[in-house]
Amino acid sequence: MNRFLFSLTCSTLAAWPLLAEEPTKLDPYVVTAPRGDAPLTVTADPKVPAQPLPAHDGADVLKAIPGFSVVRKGGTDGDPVFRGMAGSRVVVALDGQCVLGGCGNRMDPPTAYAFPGAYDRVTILKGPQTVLHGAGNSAAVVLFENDPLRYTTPTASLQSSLVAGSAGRFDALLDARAGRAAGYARVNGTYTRGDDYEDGSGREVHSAYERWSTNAAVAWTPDEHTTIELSGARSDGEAAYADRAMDGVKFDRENLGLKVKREAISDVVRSVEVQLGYNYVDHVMDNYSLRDFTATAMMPARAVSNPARRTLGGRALVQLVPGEAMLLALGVDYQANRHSVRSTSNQTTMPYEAKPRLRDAEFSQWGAFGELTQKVGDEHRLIGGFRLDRWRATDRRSVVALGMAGSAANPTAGQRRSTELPSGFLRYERDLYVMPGTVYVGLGRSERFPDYWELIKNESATTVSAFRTPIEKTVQLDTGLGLRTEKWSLNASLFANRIDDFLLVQSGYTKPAGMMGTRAATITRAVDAETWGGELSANYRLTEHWRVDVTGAYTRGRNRTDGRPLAQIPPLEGRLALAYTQSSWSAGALLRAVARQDRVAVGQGNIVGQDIGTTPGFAVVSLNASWRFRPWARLSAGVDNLFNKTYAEHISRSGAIVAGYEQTTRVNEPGRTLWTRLDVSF
Ligand SMILES: [Cu+2]
Repeated sequence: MNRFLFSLTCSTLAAWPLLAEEPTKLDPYVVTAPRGDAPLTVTADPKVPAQPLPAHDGADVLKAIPGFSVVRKGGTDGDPVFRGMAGSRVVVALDGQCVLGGCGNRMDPPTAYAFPGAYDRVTILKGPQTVLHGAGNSAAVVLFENDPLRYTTPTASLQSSLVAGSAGRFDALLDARAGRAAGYARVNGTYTRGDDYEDGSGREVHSAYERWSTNAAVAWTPDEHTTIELSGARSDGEAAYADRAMDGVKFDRENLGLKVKREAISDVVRSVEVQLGYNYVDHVMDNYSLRDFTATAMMPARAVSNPARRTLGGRALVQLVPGEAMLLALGVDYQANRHSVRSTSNQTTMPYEAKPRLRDAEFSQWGAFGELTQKVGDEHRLIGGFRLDRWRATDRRSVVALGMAGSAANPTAGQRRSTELPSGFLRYERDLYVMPGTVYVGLGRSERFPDYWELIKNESATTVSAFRTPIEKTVQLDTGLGLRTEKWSLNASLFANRIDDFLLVQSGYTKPAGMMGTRAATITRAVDAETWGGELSANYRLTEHWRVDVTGAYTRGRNRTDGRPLAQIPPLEGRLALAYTQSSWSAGALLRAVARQDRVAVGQGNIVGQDIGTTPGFAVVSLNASWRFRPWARLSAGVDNLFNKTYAEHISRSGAIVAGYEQTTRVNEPGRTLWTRLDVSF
């Protein structure tokens, strides 16, 4: 690891004197709010300085986008939540591939395997308003993507960054690309680490981590319209958790991908592409490597769990221009994954490595989809899509572990279920006459198959298996507008939905336990729910140099079956950013204010966590500055949480008992954090 870090740092420094002839001009700006570009779409550049300093994982880069929140568990690997919707309601794709985590206790959401510096772009598509990226995206789709490369003359480029910050934070990133007309190659490496941080009151939080990733791709471009790209990725890490009795000591991902794309085939066929991907995620967690081992009633000895998931996936897509002002995307996609686990309750006497991996669940999905965009005149667009998926799941468990209550025979052992899931949407978009801008209104419906955690990890209310949990069905109305002038811009999106058979995860559910009386179980329960809310972002250029950005997000949810608020809904929040920009430097301030949340349902929530109570509001002030001292070099710095405020996000997990650390109600956010970042680009 140190050698990897050393070579990354050396190559960054070695790159310094190599002044390119036409250097890229780096913007001297620290991003505090990504921009909405098109209806329902938000894009972010994961390679630019951002405030607050994000952990180098996929969830933390989403945090700055209005509507997103992150469930904190430690220093990294939080779970992203969009409009109060967590887990598989937010589809995450890494370079077009779905990477589901393996951890039954949700240490590794898909974003734990996303190293933002390895991608050129993050795109968020809100609502069930696309069918192109798999099924079940009732809340949003998040795409971590690389820009397509194409060279006409021999070209090489290098981009690198270093970050140093409070609590031992250190990041290094190197991204090198080279190509000519016949093909290209790309290599990317990232490294990040952090020690335990302190909250605003100086309490250490059990949160240290270390993560690294390597990505490489080679492509053959036999002619100007054809690309054949082979890619691979390998990453690993370890992370301490402040909200549970175990830490993650291995997050190993192996990936192989193949992409073949042919463009400009005929007047009608714009492009054809086929993509295949293989992912293997191997995760290990234990209660002794990253903390002082303490015997507890649940875990009296050194315990280890080693889940793994193998995922195979593919997609074929044809883009057609069947008529004037008409664009039709047709495709099929496939995804199959199998989950296995081996574990030991005593690593000293029965090491987990000597045990066989037991497969506990298999999932597969076939989908066929079509999405049509029809332009009517210059201003109107009608966009509609439909997809049909066939899902299949197999329960391979013979017994179900019940924690302290031992285990029970699995009533759904060996069972298989399969279902057809129809999803679709229709949206009308209109460009405005009076000023550059767009308004839209769309209605979408999605059906989501229960995920591994809802189906296999939890019990149901009546049996120890939730394998017969119903399908979740969302009908959602999305509407909004985007306006842009020289001086200001405004983006607003509103949504309202009805969710039938919303899969609520409820902890502390009392079940009879034979002669022992009762026991508390975590169950998956289908209820009817509704949520509504929206996001707003606006910016205004006060003078040539001064700019102000305002964003806000609000979601309100109701559990109609229980007549209670829907749990795990983040409260109203707003951000105000003020920036002063010169041609080569900028300075800015950011205020983030979050309201109190008293709409709670204690014990209810989702696969990530459940409500633990109300939370007070808070406000945090941060300062940043950025300086482009060479066209190809930028130095940025910031102070996050300037006034060292002690606070926790409403949806963050409760603090656990960890030897040597003070237990807190929730895992608190970091106190005052200083950071500096250097970017070079050739
Ligand atoms: Cu885990």
